Amino acid sequence: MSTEINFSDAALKTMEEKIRAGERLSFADGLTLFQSHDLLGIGYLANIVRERFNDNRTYFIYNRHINYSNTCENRCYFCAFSRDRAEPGAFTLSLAEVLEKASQVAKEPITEFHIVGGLNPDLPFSYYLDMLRELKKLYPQVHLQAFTAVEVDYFSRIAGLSLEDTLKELATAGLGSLPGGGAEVFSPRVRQALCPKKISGERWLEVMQAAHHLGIKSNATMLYGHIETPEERIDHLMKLRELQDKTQGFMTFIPLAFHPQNTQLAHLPPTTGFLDLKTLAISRLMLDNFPHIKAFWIMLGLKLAQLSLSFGVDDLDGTVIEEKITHAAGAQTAQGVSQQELIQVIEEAGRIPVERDTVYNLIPKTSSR
Ligand code: V47
Ligand code: SF4
Repeated sequence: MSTEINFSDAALKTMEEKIRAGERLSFADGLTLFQSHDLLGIGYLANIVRERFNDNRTYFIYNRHINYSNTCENRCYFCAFSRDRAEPGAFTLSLAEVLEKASQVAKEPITEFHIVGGLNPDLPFSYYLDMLRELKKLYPQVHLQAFTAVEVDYFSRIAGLSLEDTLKELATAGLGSLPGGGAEVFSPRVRQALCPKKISGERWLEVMQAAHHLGIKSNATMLYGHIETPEERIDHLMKLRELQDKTQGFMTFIPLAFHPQNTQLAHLPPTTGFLDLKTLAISRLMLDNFPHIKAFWIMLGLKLAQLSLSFGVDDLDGTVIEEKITHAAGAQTAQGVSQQELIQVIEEAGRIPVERDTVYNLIPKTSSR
């Protein structure tokens, strides 16, 4: 049984027919959605797709983020986390310090370490391989989701290896999957203006394609709410959809809300709740071949992330525990959240909380959880 809704934007009524018939939305449809002010209508449409993929379930993960270094050659203008090597505040964790961070949660039922950092010219490829090997040796049950496509491309250059061989070495050392960072917005105009030293959008997609061909799954992101146009957002989503058609290697898409504080774009306003919900919902509608859409609550706040469960989102990410990238850019959210709090937020929204591991295997409930 389907419920009737009165769209305030008539264009959405036509789109509803397409969506219910499982037809793919076009570039023009995506633009219509971004131009529409009928947020509830867009959310309603996104919810159809959300429930088709994930029914009433909302996923979360018991994870810990680890940032090994903020020294970075790229110095993207939107990044408040990175530093030059000799700048005050620059840090690089030794292997022992990474293991110390991991050991802080050794007694907790962690299923994932999420590890990313800057492009640090002082670290050899062996640093990353040793990190994976040691973590895997100590915590064989924990999935290592590590290194964005930008880092993987950098490793291949410093190691003098092909992308495939770099990824193979990482996987042999214990890499489980790749996080979705570094995608930003694929538009060359935006990259030239905001992150001129970063790999191109094409190269980011190439790294992901190579990983997927080796059986390494990944996530994908889009950094929105800065200088990008709606057209550039839709183009980004369509490029991801195209690659996913070929590889089926993406698990989750995560729109990342730009935080301007302490960046070179501090004059820009932060994103609004309206844009956040709209972007999540439109992502759900355009990415008809992505099984999951994640609201990273650290960037959105737990309250808006909870609301997003009615706007296409089926995953809230995790306990996180320590987060540096968004907090360097002024995020007011907590560093982490307890599993109980995540469950409560999900249940209150009328959804069924489901703990997952990184690759969406379900974690059975035990009395200790
Ligand atoms: O690549 C940098 C972004 C990303 C800012 O795969 C910023 O599950 C907002 O990718 N404001 C890293 N965002 C984080 C990331 C991520 C996070 C959570 C889950 C997953 C996943 C991936 O953060 C960077 C960049 O795109 N970023 N600066 C900023 N000022
Ligand atoms: Fe470096 Fe990533 Fe920050 Fe860009 S976003 S400066 S690549 S750490």
